[in-house]
Amino acid sequence: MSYLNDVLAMAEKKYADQPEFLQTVKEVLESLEPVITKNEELYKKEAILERLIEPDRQIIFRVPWVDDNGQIRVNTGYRVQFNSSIGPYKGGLRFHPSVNLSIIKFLGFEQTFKNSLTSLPMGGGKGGSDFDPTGKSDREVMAFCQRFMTELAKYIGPDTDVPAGDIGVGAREIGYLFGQYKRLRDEFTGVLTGKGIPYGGSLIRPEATGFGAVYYAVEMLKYFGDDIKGKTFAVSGFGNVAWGTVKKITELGGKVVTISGPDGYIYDPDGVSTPEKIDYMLEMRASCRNKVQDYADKFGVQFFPGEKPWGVQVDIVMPCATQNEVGMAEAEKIVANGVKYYVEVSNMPTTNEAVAYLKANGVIVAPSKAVNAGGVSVSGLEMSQNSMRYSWSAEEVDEKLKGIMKNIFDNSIKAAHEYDLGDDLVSGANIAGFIKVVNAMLAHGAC
Ligand code: 2IT
Repeated sequence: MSYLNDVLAMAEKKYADQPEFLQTVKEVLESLEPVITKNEELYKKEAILERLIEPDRQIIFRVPWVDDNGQIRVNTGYRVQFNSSIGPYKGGLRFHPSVNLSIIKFLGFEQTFKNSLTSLPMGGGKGGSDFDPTGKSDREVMAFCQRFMTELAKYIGPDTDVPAGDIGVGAREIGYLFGQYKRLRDEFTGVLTGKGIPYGGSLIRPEATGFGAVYYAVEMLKYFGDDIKGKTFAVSGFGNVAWGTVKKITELGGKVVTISGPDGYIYDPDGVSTPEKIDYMLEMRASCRNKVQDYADKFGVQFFPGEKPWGVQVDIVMPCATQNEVGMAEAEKIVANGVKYYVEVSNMPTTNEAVAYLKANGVIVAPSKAVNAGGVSVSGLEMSQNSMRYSWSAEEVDEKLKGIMKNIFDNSIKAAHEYDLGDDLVSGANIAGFIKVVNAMLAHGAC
């Protein structure tokens, strides 16, 4: 058996109870096959793959907090510090009832390669809790965030580990978390990103994931001799990432006809394209109702309860909701509709089987760890601004973001060509991200 297969077999046994983590390990390692084969002896002796899939540290803690009835509630908190070979651990916090160790590890593993691709000095980490913000009062969210940070503060710092938002964690939560860290440490530092503008946040951070995804799509379309103008898009989700994506697509002349929520999807034939409609997405998120049906009721468009938007005829599909939202059944619909480009925005939105099916049927697949890297890139820029005690204008940040996304696309396609993989953007991104991290690990010796 090859070194790669040995490690995969070991991982399958060891992490059998962590399906999401195992899914990304398989996806990434299998796509690295040409690089691993080329360096087999060295990587094996150095145990590079074993070290890469074992996080530096996994912290799990109890978060007891008091609800509005005076009842104590208990959630589980996580921070997985995955890899710090190219910079301090960096990655978001997710508050969602589905959160468990497998999900945080999958996100932390992906983050390591994503952060490497940005070309900024950031290692990989991820955290969160199974706390469900849906229907919680502002005071309850504050109580939870403060208690969560009381424990997390022991393990993070501006040069150690810098968390940010993810699903269920936006500017409000980051504000409460930052306030508690400052109170505990009596220190004003850039320990979190995604902060509000008055206390060290970066302009364009709320827009960055969605804008960056569209900048990547623009580069991709250009490469394939195509253009965004006049194209129709199916988008899923209606949170921060979907919002930025819809806003930028509209600005550049594309039309988004669907958005979705846990309750179903809406179809808007005129496009989610006026400022009123786009900003209503923010209102739906802020309401904590978690219902996209509100959009259909307000703007008089069709709502499809319990369904996902992948059966709709469009040119480009951009999943922006959560992991594994596209499996085989959905991929078959996407292929049957003649979709040409499938651009992943949410982290690992596609099962491995579905990615293989889309590629085999001629759909161009752009992987999330490259496409959504604009969010963490602007987080990296926020860290730089905090370190300099200075802030850049929105135009300056946006220009840097554009440059980073172009660089990510160029480096991915270059890596794919170098290893004779044609225009495979998925393998190209994995290889480009991997090589930088591994070279740093090799330089650091056995650690
Ligand atoms: O998945 C992600 O890249 C994020 N949730 C953002 C991480 C960050 O540190 O800004």
